Amino acid sequence: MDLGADRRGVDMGPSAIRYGGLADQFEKLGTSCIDSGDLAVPRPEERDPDADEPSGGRAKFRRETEEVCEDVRTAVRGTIDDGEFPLVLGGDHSIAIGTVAGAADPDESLGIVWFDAHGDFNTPQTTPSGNIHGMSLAGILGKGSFGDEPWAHTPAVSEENVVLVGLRDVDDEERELINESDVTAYTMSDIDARSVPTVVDEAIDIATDGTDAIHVSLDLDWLDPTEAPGVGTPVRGGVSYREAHIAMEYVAERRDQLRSMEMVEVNPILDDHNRTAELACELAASAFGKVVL
Ligand code: B3U
Ligand code: MN
Ligand code: MN
Repeated sequence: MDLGADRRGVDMGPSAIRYGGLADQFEKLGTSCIDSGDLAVPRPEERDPDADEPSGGRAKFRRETEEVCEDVRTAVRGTIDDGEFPLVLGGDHSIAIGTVAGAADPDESLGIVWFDAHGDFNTPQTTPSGNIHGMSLAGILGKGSFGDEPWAHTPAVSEENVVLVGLRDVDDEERELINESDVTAYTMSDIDARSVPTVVDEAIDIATDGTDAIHVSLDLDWLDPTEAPGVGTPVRGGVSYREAHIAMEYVAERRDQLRSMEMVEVNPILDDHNRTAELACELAASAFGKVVL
């Protein structure tokens, strides 16, 4: 879906990733894969983004996003109950609200590693854009409110086990919220100083510390736009192709603790011959244990 972003096109991300050879990658790994198809998403042209806007907050297409995320939640939970691993393809990053809700078992605790150029830590009160993809992580953690209604909160996730990796574009009020929270955030400067393997290893340690499982959320704008040009909001100064692969190889090493994963924000309209979608497929292969020798 693309209701959570300003630019159209990320709704075609899943098609581009399929076309980019995701199933082939899994076949080569000897991993069978079931394509559950797409979930229905209302067309933005047919809806009013501010249809039920309370005073003191903005979250465009909030009702529609909530409905879609409820379907994502059901699909992810059903997949886990079937003993399968859910890999969710986006779509803008607002779908994470549904993915995490589905991955989080009420009786267990869930850690999150969120690879992103952005914090996605705005609230309906701080957002500069009204776009839910810039608020999804804050929503999952129960930050902000939307009128009198609860806003996207997933109780099984605690801030101490949430880690942001790769930040380089954060709004002022969003920065305050991140700094006030117990979330751990690694910027690109941290990565420059300490390297991707060190930071990612530490991030996974924090997310797994005392939790029953982790969710990995991979926003493709985490990578530098030279490698991943086909994303909704590219920001210079991201990780390289090799760095992204080693990060996913570190994820693969913790496969027994990994409950779910999502790849989001692939925008084929802005892409260069499906390069970003193909990269997403390769990164999924690394995350699922591809080895060269
Ligand atoms: N922080 C800005 C921009 C943004 C966040 N996430 C993306 N863009 N992809 C906002 O609108 O909240
Ligand atoms: Mn994001
Ligand atoms: Mn982003």
